[in-house]
Amino acid sequence: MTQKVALITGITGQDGAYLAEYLLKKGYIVHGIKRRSSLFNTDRIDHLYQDPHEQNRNFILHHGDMTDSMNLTRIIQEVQPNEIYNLAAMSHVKVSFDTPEYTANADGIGTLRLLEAIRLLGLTNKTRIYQASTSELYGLVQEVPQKETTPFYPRSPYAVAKLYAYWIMVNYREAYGMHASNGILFNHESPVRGETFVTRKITRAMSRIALGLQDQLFLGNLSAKRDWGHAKDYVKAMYLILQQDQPDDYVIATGITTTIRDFVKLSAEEIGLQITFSGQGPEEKGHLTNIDEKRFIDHVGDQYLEAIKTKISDKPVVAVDPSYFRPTEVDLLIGDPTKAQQQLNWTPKYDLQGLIQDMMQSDLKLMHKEAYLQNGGYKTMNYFE
Ligand code: NDP
Ligand code: GDR
Repeated sequence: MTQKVALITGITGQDGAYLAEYLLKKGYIVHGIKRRSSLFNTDRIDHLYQDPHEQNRNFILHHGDMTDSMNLTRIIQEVQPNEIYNLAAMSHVKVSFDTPEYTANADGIGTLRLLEAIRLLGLTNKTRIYQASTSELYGLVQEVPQKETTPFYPRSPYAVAKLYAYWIMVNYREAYGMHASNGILFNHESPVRGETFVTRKITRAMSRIALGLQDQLFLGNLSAKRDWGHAKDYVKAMYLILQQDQPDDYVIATGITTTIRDFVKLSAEEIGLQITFSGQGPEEKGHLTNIDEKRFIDHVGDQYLEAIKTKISDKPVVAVDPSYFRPTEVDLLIGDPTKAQQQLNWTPKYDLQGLIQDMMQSDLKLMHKEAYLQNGGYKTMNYFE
């Protein structure tokens, strides 16, 4: 049997890396589009990388950009993919308020560029395409929980760009009979989640606070609620969507929603720290109020215990910085994944606790490395946001 060929845009991102690994395990030849960058930007796919001098590679990278039609068309012509997964995007909601035009170009028109390339190259019957649609489309939610039929109400330039991408997929499916599908994915996280998304920001900060590398964590809206899953589970859904006989749109979610505040508490509890919140709005603070010493020693190490004890009822470890507030916020997201469960037979393996465990374990390891380097007199990054 000939090997299937997949093309992944956004291969250097969180989902691109997990999906590439998943498809390679399934025997695919995986091509990825990577932007030129002044630094190496391949941390997440380093373990998959194959030297270009090797023969018969099954993991191949191409330089490209979602804003460049000719480049995308040429790559698709060269690769002749059976499946395209369009994961590339300026994916940060808050940043999209600062770069709205670029976001529309890359996230909205970028999808059109891929669809047109497939059509103009005569690949309509050969190439199936998946679009990384998002729960941000629901924005100011019109129904709880949100499902495939819930009306959209986007609340950011990012979400509006993704709305265009969603509908152009549906239009090309209906107009040209293309196998074009949307996965409406709710938030999904992992140890390789971008450091400025709230979950990773929290798990990194909790690890750093435990090791004495940082005193305080500043966050924005603590009351927003998100339906968080694990990226490893969500890339399987992307694959399943493109294996269906008919193209369609699916909500991928866990059906459970949690506040940012509770995500902080749960991440801290994972390593034996109790954080108690008090106050309202911008004045809200989170204090370290108790330590489960055995848990802390097991997870962090006994040499850090005395230092963390001095932080009990000291200055707050979590505070609000209004500069992280968004001009328009999405307050509540909770998805109904029934259709995906029934039609794709998709069920996630990770629950929220499993996700937090995985992220905390990984960030603690990373921060132990930082502490080790600092103690050895080596320079480490400041990670200003
Ligand atoms: P990331 O931000 O981790 O990755 C985005 C990827 O897109 C990176 O590889 C990035 O490259 C690339 N990219 C950005 N702009 C361009 C461009 N102009 N041309 C080419 N490549 C570009 O996102 P995730 O992996 O978390 O998400 C994947 C997709 O799914 C995105 O489209 C996102 O909007 C969407 N989504 C994500 C959800 C989530 O919770 N994670 C939920 C729902 C949808 P570089 O590394 O160079 O920056
Ligand atoms: P989101 O993810 O906007 O849902 O988009 P993010 O983690 O950025 O925000 C989630 C919620 O947390 C609140 N928040 C903060 N957010 C950030 N980034 N930093 C903070 O300090 C902070 N404090 C509070 C936010 O206001 C928000 O309510 C993600 C992206 O992956 C999108 O690409 C994707 O489409 C959606 O998830 C589904």
